Amino acid sequence: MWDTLTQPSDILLCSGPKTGTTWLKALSFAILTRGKFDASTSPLLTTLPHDCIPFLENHVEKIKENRSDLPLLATHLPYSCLPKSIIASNCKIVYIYRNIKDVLVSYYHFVREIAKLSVEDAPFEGAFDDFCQGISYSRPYWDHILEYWKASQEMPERFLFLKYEDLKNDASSYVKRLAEFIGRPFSVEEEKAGVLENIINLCSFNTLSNLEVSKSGSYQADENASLEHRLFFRKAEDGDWENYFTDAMKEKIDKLVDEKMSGTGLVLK
Ligand code: PAP
Repeated sequence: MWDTLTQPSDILLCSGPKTGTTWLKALSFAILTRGKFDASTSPLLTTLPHDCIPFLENHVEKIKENRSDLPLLATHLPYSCLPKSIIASNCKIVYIYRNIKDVLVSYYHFVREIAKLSVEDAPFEGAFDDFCQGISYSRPYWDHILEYWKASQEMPERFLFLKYEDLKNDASSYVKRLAEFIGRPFSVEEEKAGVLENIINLCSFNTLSNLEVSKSGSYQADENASLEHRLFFRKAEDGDWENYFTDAMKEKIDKLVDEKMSGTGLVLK
């Protein structure tokens, strides 16, 4: 089934949940469609980025029926669960990752809101304990990162690793790097004409979260789950974890992450 779904020319956008997927989808879509649309005509103004680029694991039928010219697919699957045909193909993989503590807070609110629970009914401490035990939608987050990281060490030409915080702090450098990697680098003329800047602005949290489409409507995540669009846009802050973690929690997760990352060459904040 997967063999016919994906092609070697595909670009796979991979990420753990709540690590910047919506943003990466928007940026990649805007970069590849910039010949067709500009910032005032982009489908991103009226369509949730998740509806512009399907998830491999959730939208098999949609991908089969409606394979567009756009060579973009996304997944939250861990690397070890990717279809063998994808691993064997030469397709490029962009992996976005994020400060683990901010991922935990983002995931906590997302799940809590889906379950329609208040903060009082679903205290953060429970989510913290689950996370530290590795209870998560798609593998413990550190394993998710490490599996992709190890594969990228073996096949560096196939991978681009992007850090959410780097994108936030220096969008132009990293969006340019993304565009080069996915085969549509910005020309000097385009940069002078403000095309890069327009794409960064179009895909910014400020722009996307304030669109009508982001404030209303629901996204069909899979056959059973319909999620309000607004759930994909919360605060997008670097360091929001500080509002939730006690000193003991910080110490525990830092120790855990240090242990997991030790010797891998990957440094996480
Ligand atoms: P998903 O796994 O459900 O697709 P994902 O997009 O990976 O979610 O992550 C959502 C986080 O990205 C949210 O973070 P927060 O909870 O800390 O606020 C969301 O606010 C943030 N986000 C969404 N769109 C953007 C964007 N355009 N720029 C930066 N951050 C964004």
